[in-house]
Amino acid sequence: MRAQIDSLPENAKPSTAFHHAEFVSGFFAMLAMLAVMFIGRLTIRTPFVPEQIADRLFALLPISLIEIGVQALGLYAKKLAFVGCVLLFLASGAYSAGWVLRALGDVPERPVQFGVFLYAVIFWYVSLSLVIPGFAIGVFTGLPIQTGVPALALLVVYVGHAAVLGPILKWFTGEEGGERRKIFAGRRTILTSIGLTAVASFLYTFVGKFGTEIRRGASARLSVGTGIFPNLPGLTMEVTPTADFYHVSKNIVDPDLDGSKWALEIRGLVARPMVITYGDLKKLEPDEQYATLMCISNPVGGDLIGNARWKGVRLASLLKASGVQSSATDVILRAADGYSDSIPIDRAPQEGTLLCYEMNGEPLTPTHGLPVRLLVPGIYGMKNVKWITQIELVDYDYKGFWQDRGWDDKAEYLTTSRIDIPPPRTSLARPTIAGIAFAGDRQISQVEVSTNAGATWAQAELRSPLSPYSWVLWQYAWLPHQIGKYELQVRATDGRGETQTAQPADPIPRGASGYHKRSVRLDWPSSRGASV
Ligand SMILES: Nc1nc2c(c(=O)[nH]1)N[C@H]1C(S)=C(S)[C@@H](COP(=O)(O)O)O[C@H]1N2
Ligand SMILES: [Mo]
Repeated sequence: MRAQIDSLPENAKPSTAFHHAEFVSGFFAMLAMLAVMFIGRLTIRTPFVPEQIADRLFALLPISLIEIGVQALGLYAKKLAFVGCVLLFLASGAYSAGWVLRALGDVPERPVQFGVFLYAVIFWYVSLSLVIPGFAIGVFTGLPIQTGVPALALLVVYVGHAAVLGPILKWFTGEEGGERRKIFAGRRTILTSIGLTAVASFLYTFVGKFGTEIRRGASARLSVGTGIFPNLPGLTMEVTPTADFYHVSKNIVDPDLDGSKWALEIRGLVARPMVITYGDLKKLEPDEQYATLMCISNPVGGDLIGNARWKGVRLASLLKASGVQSSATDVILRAADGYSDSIPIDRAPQEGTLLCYEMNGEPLTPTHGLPVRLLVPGIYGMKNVKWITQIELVDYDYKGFWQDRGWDDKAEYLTTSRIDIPPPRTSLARPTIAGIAFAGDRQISQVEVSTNAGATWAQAELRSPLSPYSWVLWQYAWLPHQIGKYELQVRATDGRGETQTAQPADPIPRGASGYHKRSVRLDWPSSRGASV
């Protein structure tokens, strides 16, 4: 092959040789461009377009397809998509070089010409309008034209890429356009270059991942649905310490009952009315369950919510012992403070509906209902009656203390989610967005995050909850590409596939709804900013 080329006349350009040179030039010009872009990404946070495409793919592809990918490839699905996008860029650079060069009129020495500029601008426009979330410009999307450093930097990078093609080709083909350097000769060299780049990208990805894990240490590693879930400073603790657990009651001074004098009366539509003491209750078969409790007056993003481990006796077993009549439809719960409420009898058999005497391994504290309270998963705190003294079975819908004051009677938890971190101002280069999501007894199937005020949404990773009645911690690895102000939003979907409503509503009468939003100001990264 080489002998053949050498034997050709000086000025002749053998077409295959020229194509190889174009291909190789395009490949290296693209490699150089990606390197510049990557440095920009790390320093001034201009977008790294292949990364944005990978992100975009994940945002646009149907969830079922992503699930298949994630199931087959696990953690690596997204990283592979990223590597794939980088390779795609290199390939497109290699194959489009000829087109650009011919736009230059086959004269590699010419400076930046119209053709080159057009090529770069098209590339730029497509990147900005189709690929980069929250960055879309003009005609395709109707959104305002994005200006500023990131957009300009990208244009410079693209034009630079196109402009260096000519010189690179000239360099490869030699001053006279004749003999090419041997190293860039055959197809094998091109394939080797691509192969080496691929290997390097993979190494980078895998070494990066393992490095991160080793640093985190085995103890901090927690298993989640699709990824590693670190302990994030500022993220809500999965189990709320009793001392930090929110407290709500109608009282100015709460009851402070003595367990040894306490008794619970069961009456109404039962075959065997009875009175049980604290001692009797503790002798019955106990059950233990994690469950989240939230007050119906909790605003969106509020903190009248907590998750604890509850221990007690199943309401169902007490009702069974007392022989509930078939006509009973409602269970009234009355308390030592004069408070009362009711739950439908269908809720009684639910695993996790407990008459509790312990919270997080300790006897209930006076404020949380000492000696016994009801815990009924799926229904707002209001109906989780504390200081309980009497249970009455009735055949009508009993309206409790708060229903008399306008609050909902069914009071089933609305699906809700909250952003805990980052705080409103951060200088982390890669801030993790994380928080909680809760849907009562319906579980959480998906949490989505938006970093552009709801224009686009990305899936967060979920930590498997402690029980079907517990909140779910979620996180999203955010890779912002510029400093400035962002509006973060979160929305959760319950186990039945229903996404929480975007419609804002006040807590009264049915519980607050709407997405939790947070404006975050990103500053220039501090030296210890990169948290991988
Ligand atoms: N006896 C009694 N039980 C009560 C209340 C009350 O005022 N009295 N308040 C209810 C309300 S509105 C809520 S949100 C929860 C709060 O429980 P916590 O204080 O253990 O978090 O208790 C419920 N149980
Ligand atoms: Mo409440």
